[in-house]
Amino acid sequence: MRTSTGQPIRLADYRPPDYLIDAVELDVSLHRHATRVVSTLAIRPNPAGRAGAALALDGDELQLVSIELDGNPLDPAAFAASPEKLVLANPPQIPFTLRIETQLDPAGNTKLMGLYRSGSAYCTQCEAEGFRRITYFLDRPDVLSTYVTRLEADKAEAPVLLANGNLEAHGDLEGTSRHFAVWRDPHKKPSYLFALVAGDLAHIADRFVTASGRKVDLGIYVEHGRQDRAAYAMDSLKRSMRWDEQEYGREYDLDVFNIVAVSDFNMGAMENKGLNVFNDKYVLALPETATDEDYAGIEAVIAHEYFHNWTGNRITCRDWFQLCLKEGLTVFRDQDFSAHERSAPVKRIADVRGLRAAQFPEDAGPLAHNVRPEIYHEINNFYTATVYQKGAEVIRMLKLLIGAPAFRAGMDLYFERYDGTAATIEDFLGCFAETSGRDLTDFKRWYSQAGTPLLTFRSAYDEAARSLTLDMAQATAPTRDQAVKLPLTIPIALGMIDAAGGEIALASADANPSELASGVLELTTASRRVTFTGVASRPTLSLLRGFSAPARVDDDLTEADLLILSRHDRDSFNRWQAMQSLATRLLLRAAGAIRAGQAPKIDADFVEAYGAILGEAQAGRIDAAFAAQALSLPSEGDIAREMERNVDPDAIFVARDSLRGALGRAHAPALARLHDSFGGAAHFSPDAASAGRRALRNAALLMLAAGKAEEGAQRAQRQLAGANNMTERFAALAALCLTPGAAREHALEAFARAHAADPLILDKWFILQAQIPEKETLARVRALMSHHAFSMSNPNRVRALIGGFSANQTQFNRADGAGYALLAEIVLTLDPTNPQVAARLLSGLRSWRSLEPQRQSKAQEALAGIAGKTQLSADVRDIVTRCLS
Ligand code: B3K
Ligand code: ZN
Repeated sequence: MRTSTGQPIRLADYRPPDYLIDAVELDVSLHRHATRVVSTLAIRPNPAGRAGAALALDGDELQLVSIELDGNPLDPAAFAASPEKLVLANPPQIPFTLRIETQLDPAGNTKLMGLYRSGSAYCTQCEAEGFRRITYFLDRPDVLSTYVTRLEADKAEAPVLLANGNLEAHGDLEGTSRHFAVWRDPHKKPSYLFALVAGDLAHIADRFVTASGRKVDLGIYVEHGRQDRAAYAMDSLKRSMRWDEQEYGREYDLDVFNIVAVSDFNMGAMENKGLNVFNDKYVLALPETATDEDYAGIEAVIAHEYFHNWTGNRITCRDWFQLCLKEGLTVFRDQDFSAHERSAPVKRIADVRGLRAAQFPEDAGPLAHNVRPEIYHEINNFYTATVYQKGAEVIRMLKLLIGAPAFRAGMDLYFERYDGTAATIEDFLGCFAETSGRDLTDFKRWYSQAGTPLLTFRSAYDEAARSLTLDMAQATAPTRDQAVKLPLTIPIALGMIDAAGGEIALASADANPSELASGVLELTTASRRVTFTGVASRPTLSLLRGFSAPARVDDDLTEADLLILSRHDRDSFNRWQAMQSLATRLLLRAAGAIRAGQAPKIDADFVEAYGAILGEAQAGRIDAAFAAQALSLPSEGDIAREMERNVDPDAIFVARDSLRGALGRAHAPALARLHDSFGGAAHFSPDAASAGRRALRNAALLMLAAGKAEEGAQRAQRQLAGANNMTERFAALAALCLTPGAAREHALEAFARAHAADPLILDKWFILQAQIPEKETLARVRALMSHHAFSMSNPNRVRALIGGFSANQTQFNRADGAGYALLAEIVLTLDPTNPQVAARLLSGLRSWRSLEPQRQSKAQEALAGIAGKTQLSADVRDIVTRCLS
């Protein structure tokens, strides 16, 4: 196991490499336990490096077979080799060729980094530092090389041989059972984008003609028998390719684009040049196997990996501190694509929900870090919501601040200036400073300051002066390694509406005309006062429209204001936000009452507002997908986050459950009507409008079941039996799971029997059970760990059952600490075989300090138990140390 060296890597220590590798030839002869890799490297001293420096190539658990320099075996005195390094103390100071032979055991590689086996296929994962598990290399993103890859394998075992680039040659090896293929990638790339796949795979093929007429062969490779599940992924790919041409003028640049779906994968997918490798969860879908959410996920991830071809591959990162350069930007691009393909307001709501659920807690806890970190112990732990989602929000703000034309011109300049290079955040921002004529020095602080800013808004209406004074302030709480926080540049989109919902024109002597015209005020200092004039009557403020900045908000809106916004705001996001804010206030009060031993009070106005949305949805006056969002209450996690400290998940659960019950009872007839009238299209279509109708119907069913258990269960049974798609079937099963008893157990068993051959569907079944809010769930999870479909070596299974359990607010956070103990036990079991997944699971404990004291001490105990072990991977050691610091 690669244990921690204890030495952190720092951005401030960046030095260019001392040597460059212009060309790589790999000859890979595949065997399950003894794969031979011959790597021929064209190396030269880097003029920007240190002359005469030693050449230190990275390795990780490597076994060196032989090494030659310019065609001659290298004198053993001239090099030192260990599994982790290959060092030539005095390499030539002119261009030279190094030929390195290593031997690998793909079948024994459980870390799923480097070359490994998934099912019956060979595949690779090299980002961030997996290439060094294949051969010794300068395994860093600023070393760019062309690659020629020759693969050789048994014909029967691996009829398909794929690598990056275009296929140059293939054929049989006379007199043997083996064959070969040669792939050439003419585009220089860093080693983390290398990939190969070999196996007995089926595929579907298609063709894309780029704007300038290049014909591209598209292939999606899957397990035999799964071809019919790849059509939606192919469709998403073609739409993504067109969109990148239309929106950014970016065309694809090889003759081939292949995607391979594998079932053992540490994350979602990987953007290897010309050969994307995917977790099969983000490829495979049929109406009867995948939910609408799965379809949306496939579309987004296919687009994300494709968009990396320009933002990540053609222009890559100078070092791993710049990860957000490719990830934040590419998330921004995929979010924009999905918004374009679907409903933009609904997509925005979903993205903000995701940001608040994953990134806000990260930013508020011990794992908080900058969008561009400055120090790390283990880079794998920095593929985070902060780098990805907050990184995307920063780009979104940049576009809002400089305007769409300057943003597009800046992107064009970035592509032109940095194509074929490894760039930095400074390079990127420089392009936008140039095209917008704006100094972005202060804006750049978003990259170097962790923590979610809190925006405070206070307003005063002066009837006599017909004016409204708005005081805005920002503050960011100190984080672990940054005591002092400076003001950020925050775009605040806002509007004012009158009681009937009419938009009031913004007029003020304190704001720039451009701010008033766009409705986006800039807060660049700790506080700012703006007085709006010509306001005939007390208006309602609609603040942070479209969630124009990744901030928390403390405003002085009354509940009456929120009710007006929930009905009339022309900004859909804020209509949704108003309902969420109302519910959050109510639930916080209710949870407080429960903690104090009192009964929670349900606010009649809120119940009525909820009914109004049901009515509008029924009448078709609002979009169904939007209505489904507006009708779902803030999650238990949302409430916990708002509480900030002394969190008691049981009190939150009871508060939320009683509100759901009250809403379900009060609006049972309306919910039943929605459930009837939005139901059962004879023909399934995954498009956004159809998915929205199903989402609304299912939201209605779940709320009804919360209020009227019997009626809900009957409807759920009917839906379960009659549904022609997984979205409706699974929602029905979830509704049945709300009530303990034989009916639930029977439905769960029947579901498992019906989908026994389908691991991705069983993952849903694992998650659902892991999230049941009852004290028996812990025992159920333990029992499911012995289920024949569960496997500790498959990351999807582990994420479903164990990850699902750690998202179960009441049961993971049991007051007796048994939930934490189970997680700790699993993390320690998994760490030696797959440290990346183990570390990811452990980060489920990152918010432990916000809990009430008893749970805090139990969580601390679990963390300390892990920290006390001597044999921890660098990955887990890093997370546990930061969590406890
Ligand atoms: N770039 C990969 C993530 C690699 C994670 C390495 N631990 C997928 C993506 O963001 O597109
Ligand atoms: Zn990415």
